Amino acid sequence: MDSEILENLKKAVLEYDSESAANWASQAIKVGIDPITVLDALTVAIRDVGEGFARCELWLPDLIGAADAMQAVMPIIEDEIKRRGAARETLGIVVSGTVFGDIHNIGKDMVNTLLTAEGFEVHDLGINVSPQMFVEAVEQYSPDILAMSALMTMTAPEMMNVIAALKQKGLRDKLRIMIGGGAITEEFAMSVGADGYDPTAPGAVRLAKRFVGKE
Ligand code: B12
Repeated sequence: MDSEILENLKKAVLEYDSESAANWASQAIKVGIDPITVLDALTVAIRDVGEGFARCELWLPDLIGAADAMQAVMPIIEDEIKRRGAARETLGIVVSGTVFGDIHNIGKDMVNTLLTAEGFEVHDLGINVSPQMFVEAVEQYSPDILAMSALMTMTAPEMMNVIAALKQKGLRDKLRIMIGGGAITEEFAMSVGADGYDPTAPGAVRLAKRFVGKE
């Protein structure tokens, strides 16, 4: 029953049917499926679309259609995650954003949702965030953690610019930096001087908790 609902949800995303995707997500929540499991199913679906695009079997409108269906579902999952996580102590402050030149926000938003649910105060700078904007936010919020996301090999090197800008202002050592997104690997993270990387949103939360000594 659960797997049937999740299969229908994935099918709706793959058919770019936002309304049906939202209905299946609501159904999943109604029968008690863990919202993280629902997120995982959606991730599989949208990555399938990405692979089709990479093989030139699908085109930009397909990416847009699948992303729209995914975005229609996110508020339903976010509400359930928030509902399940009763008010908790604040674990720490996070500034988050997708780097300059990159407009992919779905993965970053998943990370932010889970961090918020776990008790972090998250300041989301959005997409296409310049090094200057990251620096200003760090000055404004004094975060424990800076979380950056990049989905493209072209935009991942922007992370180096952010870290260099923080160093220039003497801010680098005042926080921990975690990075992620489809274009990032562990080796890349180490080479740019980030403090941590994880390929998943739940992993980002574990990393963040470790950074603030709460794991
Ligand atoms: C949806 C999508 C789009 C949508 C984005 C909509 C949106 N609101 O985000 C649209 C249609 C707008 C789009 C546009 C483009 N896209 Co696009 N897109 C995708 C697609 C299919 C899915 C991305 C996604 O949401 N994945 C699902 C999420 C959940 O995964 P994720 O982001 O990786 O996040 C997870 C983890 O990485 C991690 N994570 C994420 N952030 C962080 C941060 C931290 C700190 C941590 C610890 C972890 C973490 O947690 C998440 C949950 O597990 C990917 C394919 C793919 N395989 O990813 C291509 C893809 C990223 N796109 C690609 C391209 C080329 C483009 C375009 C250039 C296409 C074009 N010709 O115009 C434009 C670029 C626009 C720009 N300047 O940014 C390429 C990039 C290739 C590359 N390696 O450089 C990909 C890989 C497709 C492909 N296979 O070729 N895209």
